[in-house]
Amino acid sequence: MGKIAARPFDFQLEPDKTALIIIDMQRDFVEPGGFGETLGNDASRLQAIIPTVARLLDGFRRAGLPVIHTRECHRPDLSDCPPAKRNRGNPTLRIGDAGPMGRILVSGEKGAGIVPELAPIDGEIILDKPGKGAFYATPLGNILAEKAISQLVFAGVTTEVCVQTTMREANDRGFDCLLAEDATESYFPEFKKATIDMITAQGAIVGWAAATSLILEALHD
Ligand code: C5J
Repeated sequence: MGKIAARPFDFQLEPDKTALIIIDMQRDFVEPGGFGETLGNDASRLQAIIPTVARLLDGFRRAGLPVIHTRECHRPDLSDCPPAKRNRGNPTLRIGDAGPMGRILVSGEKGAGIVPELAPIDGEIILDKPGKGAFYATPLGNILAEKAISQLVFAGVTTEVCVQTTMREANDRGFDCLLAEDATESYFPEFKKATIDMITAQGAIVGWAAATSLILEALHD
């Protein structure tokens, strides 16, 4: 029971110790016209995973297990957005600038919101994070400790940036991490593949990866 045929070897799911973390499924990353596209990316790759993330989310809801949604966003005065983050690259728009969906990655703006298909419901945790990792400058560690969670299932975007960073942070803090590999995506397919290869290498050095359908079967068997 609870055994998932994962990479690089079976993952033993213990539902009473497990939470789902959905990373940054925000309009600015996922929808056409958002921040992701202003960086020159094709957001349709990310949009395509919404139904799979929704199935995973529904499975966790039906199992009555904790769900945490993260949003990468900053205070309106940008006091939590260091120049080392804001001034990267050569985008047409930067964090805090006025974009088609409000100020880019600023809390409370339309673009910083979670896509409607995955909207959090009462009882689910919404965590605003200024960094790539969800543990940095947030209460996530305390929230998980209070709930006695030791296993985390991951979904969301982008695989190689905020998802991978949070998995590494979680692994360092002692959590067993399982990535739903068809419920995560990157603007760059080769980066997604490389990330999954990296995290599962060397005997799951960061964590495991498995298909959403297998995770759902284990949750409900
Ligand atoms: C990025 C994220 N890619 N959520 N954010 O800047 O991965």
